[in-house]
Amino acid sequence: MKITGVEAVPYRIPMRKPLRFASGEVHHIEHVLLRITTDEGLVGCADIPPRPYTYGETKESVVGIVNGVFSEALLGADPLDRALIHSRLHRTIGNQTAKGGVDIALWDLIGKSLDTPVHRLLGGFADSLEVSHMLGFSPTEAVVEEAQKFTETYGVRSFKIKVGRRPVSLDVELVAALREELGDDVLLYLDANRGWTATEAAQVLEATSGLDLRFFEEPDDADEILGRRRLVAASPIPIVADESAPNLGAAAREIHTGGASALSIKTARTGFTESQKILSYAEALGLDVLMGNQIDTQLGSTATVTFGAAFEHSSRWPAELSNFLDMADDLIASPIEITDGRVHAPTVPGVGTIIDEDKLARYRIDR
Ligand code: MUC
Ligand code: MG
Repeated sequence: MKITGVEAVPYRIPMRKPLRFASGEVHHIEHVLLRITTDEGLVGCADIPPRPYTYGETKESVVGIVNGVFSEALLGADPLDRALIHSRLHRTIGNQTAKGGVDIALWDLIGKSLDTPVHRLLGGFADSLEVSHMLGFSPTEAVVEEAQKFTETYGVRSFKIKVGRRPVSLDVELVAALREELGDDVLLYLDANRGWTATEAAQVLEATSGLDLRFFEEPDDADEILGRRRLVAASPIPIVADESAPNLGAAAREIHTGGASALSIKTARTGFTESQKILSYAEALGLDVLMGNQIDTQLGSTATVTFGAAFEHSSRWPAELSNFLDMADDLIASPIEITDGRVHAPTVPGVGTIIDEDKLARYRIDR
C-alpha cells in the first residue's frame, strides 16, 4: 500500500453558543479535514483543530504544513510504516495538531486495510467511555442550568469547570453552586487554562477544599517554574498538565521536574501513537490520565473514544466527549449518541470518522 494523495480542506461551522475560557473563546469552528489516499483506493480521515491560543497553529498554518513539508514525508510511503513516517515528521518542530491528525488518518487507513475497527487494533479494552462535559464561562445560574440539562438529558455525571482570569470569589461561588445543585455524587474538577498565578491557584484550592474537587488542570503558567512546583507540592489533589504537556517529551519533563502530577491526553495533538506512549508512561508511574477535549467536533471526539476506550488506564476516569454539542453542525455521517452518560467506541473498520460529503461541500471554505 502506498500513499498517493494528501488533502487538507479548511471548513467553518458556527457554534450554537460560544465557548469561553481563560485563554480564549471560540465562536466558530475553523478546522481542517485531512484526507490521505492510497493506491488501493482507501481514504484515511482526521479532523485537525488549530488552536492559536494553545499551540500557535492556525487553519492557514495547518493547510500550509500539510500540503508542504508533511506531504513530502507522506507521499509514496506505506501507512503501515508509521514509525518511519513519524521520524520524518519529527524533523519539523511544533505543528502539534497537524501531526496528531496525520497519525489518526494513518491509523484510519490501517484499520480500513485490515477491515477492523482501530479501537480493537489498539487494545479493545471497553466498548464505551463515561462522558465528562466541559462547562465554559457563563453567569453562575446559566452554568448550573447547563450542567443540570446534561445530567437530565444525557445522564452525564462528571463536569470540568472552566475557571481562571476572573475574581477568585466568582469561581469559588460557581463551584459551590454546582456542588450544591448537583449533589455529592457528581465528579467535579477545574481547568484554569493558566488563568491564575500560583498564589491565586493556591487560594482557589483552599477556598474550595470542602467541595470534593478531584483534579485541577493548568492552574497557572507552567513556565513560571518555581510557583508551579510550590503549588504541585502543596496541592491535596492532582495538578493536571494539559497545554504544558502537548507531547511525550514535555509530559515526561513536567512530571519528572514536579510541574504536574497527572496528565491530560488529547488525541487531537498526539494522535494514537504518541498518546499510547504517554499513556504507558503515566500508567507505569501510577499517574491519573484524563482523556481531554481540544474543543473537538464529532470527528475529533470519535477519535478520542476510539483511543480512550481501547485501554484500561485511559478508561478509568470520564472522558471529555460532549462539547461537539456546543456546535451547530458537524461533518460526521453518523452522529455520536450519548446514552446513560456514555459514548460507544465505533465498530466499523477504521477510526469511524466517516464524512457526510454534502455537509463538507456546504461548510468547506477553500472554494
Ligand atoms: C481544555 O482542556 O483546555 C481549551 C483550550 C484548549 O486548548 O483546549 C480547550 C479545553
Ligand atoms: Mg485544559
